[in-house]
Amino acid sequence: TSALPIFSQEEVTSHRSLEDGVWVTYKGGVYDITEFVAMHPGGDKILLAAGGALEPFWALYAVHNQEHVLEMLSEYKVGELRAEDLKKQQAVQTLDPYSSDPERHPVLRVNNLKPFNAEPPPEILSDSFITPSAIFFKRNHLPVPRVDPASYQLHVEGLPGVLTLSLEDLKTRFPKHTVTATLQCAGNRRSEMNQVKQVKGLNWGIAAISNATWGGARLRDVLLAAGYGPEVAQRAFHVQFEGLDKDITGTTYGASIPLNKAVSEEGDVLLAYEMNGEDLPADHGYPVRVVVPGTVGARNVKWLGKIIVSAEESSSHWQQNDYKGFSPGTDWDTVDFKSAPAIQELPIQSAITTPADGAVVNRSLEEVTVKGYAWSGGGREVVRVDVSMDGGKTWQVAQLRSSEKGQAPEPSPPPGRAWAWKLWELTAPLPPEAQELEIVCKAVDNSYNMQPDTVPPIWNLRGVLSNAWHRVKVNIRE
Ligand code: HEM
Ligand code: MTE
Ligand code: MO
Repeated sequence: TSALPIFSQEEVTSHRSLEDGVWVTYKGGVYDITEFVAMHPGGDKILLAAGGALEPFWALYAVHNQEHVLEMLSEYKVGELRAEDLKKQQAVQTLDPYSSDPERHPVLRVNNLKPFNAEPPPEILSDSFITPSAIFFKRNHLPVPRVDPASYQLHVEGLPGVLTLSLEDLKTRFPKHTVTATLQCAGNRRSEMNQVKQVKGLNWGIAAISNATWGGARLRDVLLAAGYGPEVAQRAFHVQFEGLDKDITGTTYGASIPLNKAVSEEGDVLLAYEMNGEDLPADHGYPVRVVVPGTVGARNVKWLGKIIVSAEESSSHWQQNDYKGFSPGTDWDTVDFKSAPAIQELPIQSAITTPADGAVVNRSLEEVTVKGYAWSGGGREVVRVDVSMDGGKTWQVAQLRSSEKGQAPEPSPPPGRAWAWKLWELTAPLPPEAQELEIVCKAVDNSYNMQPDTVPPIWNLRGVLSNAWHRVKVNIRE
């Protein structure tokens, strides 16, 4: 509407004294207030804003949030601030780096707000085989980056051909594959380790795990398009991923996986742009994330910016100095992160989602239904879940389910590619004498891996890989 000239921030900044003139900016407008300074009701404090933006000062002195102040200001308008400078200004003014984080579902249990880390209530988690995206657990280390899909670029490095792909390229140049895969954070069930002895990390309950159907290009296909071949396999052993989320020093989230997992036809590693049939939500990596089925959540890099095929693992903090397992005897004074491998495939896991620990059931009901989930890493299939109502003295076998309740079972996955969890259920009579039940579950995978019975022997300072038999106590009301 206005034919006023456009000024750069540099030009505005050069006007910051009564001699050179006093210019300020407000919401993208440029104002020459040299004449006003002497008239300002608040005195010469006004010069503090000379050459820059009014917003941070007016945020301190709310007296300016009035119509007549804006009218007064409008008389001094001389131009507009260059759009890219306005953007920069706004980025600085939004002191909160988390201000562009998306909205979240109110049912989530928040372990940490900034960065956002939350899990669904367990009893809701096991209601669906495919976890609705809104309640899928969320684990962010940094602010959610807002990525423009039109200018998004994915860089592939370390192969004979250097490849840069737009989102459109990824969607059109490679066949779309869908994979139903469970993601689990290494810290799932950390709170049980905390009960044994304090660990460092977010106090996750049993729901830092969820299951979704992911759609995208196969990483294998993209690596082949960039010239991956047998000669690369001679020198490179890892595929590194870099996220677009950064800390204030510009360090991005990063991780890596073994090259053989990445290029294997049976590995099913995706560059996913869809989650449960829709675009990835902002919290889950929009527009593109890596999905590494069977592998710890931390390697499933969200907001993917770069892929590097390399002789080395990712040098990121999260690959080198975090997400590793140690002996219960290792403490923060003695830990040597170099001595342990980065977690990749996760061990066998199961937990009881309902009843909740401390729940009360009426004797008159005569029976209790126990529900939960079970999953194993590396594509190993859960073949059995044992449930005990008496703290582990006697056991019954639970019924396993690989589809939504009431729907026909999905066909079994090919051997070594059981990426999705199983939900399980058991209804058992209430023991006539007992006033309290200790319900326990433990799962078995097709390599006959089983869960350890208690936490202390697997306790570790970082509280990862917490997969002991899950126990809940239930009181019986007469
Ligand atoms: C008060 C205008 C910039 C600090 C006021 C008032 C006006 C005004 C109209 C009186 C409000 C009322 O009582 O209803 C402006 C305009 C500005 C400007 C048009 C920019 C062109 C600033 C800046 C600062 C500042 C940059 C601080 C660094 C104050 C203070 C008062 C005040 C402290 C309150 C004085 C008191 O309560 O006695 N300003 N102001 N102003 N202004 Fe500003
Ligand atoms: N990718 C990026 N870029 N930044 C992150 O903070 N967190 C990782 C992984 N990928 C993370 C990331 C961790 S530790 C986990 S457990 C999973 O994302 C969580 O994925 P979700 O939030 O989709 O559940
Ligand atoms: Mo994680």
